[in-house]
Amino acid sequence: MTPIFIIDRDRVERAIMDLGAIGACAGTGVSRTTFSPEWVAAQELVGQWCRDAGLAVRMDAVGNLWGRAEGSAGGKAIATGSHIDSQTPGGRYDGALGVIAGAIAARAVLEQAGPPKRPIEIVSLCEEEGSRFPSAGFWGSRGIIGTIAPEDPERIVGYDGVTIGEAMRAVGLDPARIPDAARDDLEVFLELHIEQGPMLEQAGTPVGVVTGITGIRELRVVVHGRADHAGARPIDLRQDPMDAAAAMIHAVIGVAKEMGRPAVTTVGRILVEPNFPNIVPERVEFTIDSRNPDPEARRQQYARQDALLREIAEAAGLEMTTEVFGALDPCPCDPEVVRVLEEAARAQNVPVMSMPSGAVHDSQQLAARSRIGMIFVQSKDGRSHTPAEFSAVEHCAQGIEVLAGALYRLAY
Ligand code: HGY
Ligand code: MN
Ligand code: MN
Repeated sequence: MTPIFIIDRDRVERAIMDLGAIGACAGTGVSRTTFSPEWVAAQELVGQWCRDAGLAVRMDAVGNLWGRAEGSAGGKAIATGSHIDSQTPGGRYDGALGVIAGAIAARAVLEQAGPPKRPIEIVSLCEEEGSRFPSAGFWGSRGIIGTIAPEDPERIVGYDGVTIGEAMRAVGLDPARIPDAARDDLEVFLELHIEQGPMLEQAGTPVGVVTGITGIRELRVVVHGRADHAGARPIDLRQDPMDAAAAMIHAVIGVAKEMGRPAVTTVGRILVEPNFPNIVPERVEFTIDSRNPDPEARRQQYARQDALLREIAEAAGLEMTTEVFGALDPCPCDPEVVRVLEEAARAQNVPVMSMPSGAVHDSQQLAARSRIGMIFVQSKDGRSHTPAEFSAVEHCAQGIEVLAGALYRLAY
């Protein structure tokens, strides 16, 4: 008979608080950037949890921490996990909960059902957010699917001016060995994650089973103007990149507003040079994070936004440069894995609803090498990427029960 897995609520809460204490900031916030001392301490804690669960622990060449239970029948592994790095500041749950869930679910399944037939692996991935190295989002999962270019370690520079290669060496990793992190022996990757939006709460449902993940493009735009005196230079005789950037920002967000849900566009970062109140800026740089889960609508969204950027730059007579620093196609979850998650939820008596993901996830990268499925846990007030992020321990534990049920069904 298929066992039912009851997850200890206290263990879940303790793990959230213990991991959240590493890099704690702003009360309930967390700031834990990849390859920082906090990141090292967090990976050590996850390693301890994996050892407590009876797993063999290793760090791969790119910085992901793995815990593995061998399977009596061998074959490809059933893996689960998420990322350990956070936004700056982020909350205690984004990414972290999926790593906690993997360790706790694996321990529950191994304790209750004994050794699996297929290998089970837990993974704590690095630099999903790109919060230290903006062009290195999904570093850990890209290492696993082998899409990190040989020049990336020395080419990619963090917000602190350090290359990702230097940061790796500082924690004892050799960038030349990155290709060793590639895996072709993962059968399924399951990722539990907080929803990060309001839909589950609005529906009064603790847990979601994800049907597919949105597509994203991250663009860096630089508008070049000319620095002048803020008082003496007449308003009609300026080359003001701020005026053009403001129009561009309004226009690209306007495209998503006009298209409506599920299209979204965010300008979350803006840099002004020289950034003084009484100087017309020389240069304005900003980012555009633009997402749509529908491939055709997404293509149109970007085409309209690109056309508006060009039109506004031309009308202003200013030079504009753009650079894509991140892009991911929309990604459906594997229908068979979705079915297994739904069956596990039913058997575990956890109410679930099917839903898309508006956030992007490591699963999207790992879909290149394995069948993927995702479990969402309700987010209080739909908040995420802020210290205000919170999920009730009851909902977290219910999500982990679904994960444990799915691990059992896939690995035993
Ligand atoms: O931005 C995202 O969707 C993810 O949280 N990094
Ligand atoms: Mn995030
Ligand atoms: Mn995340």
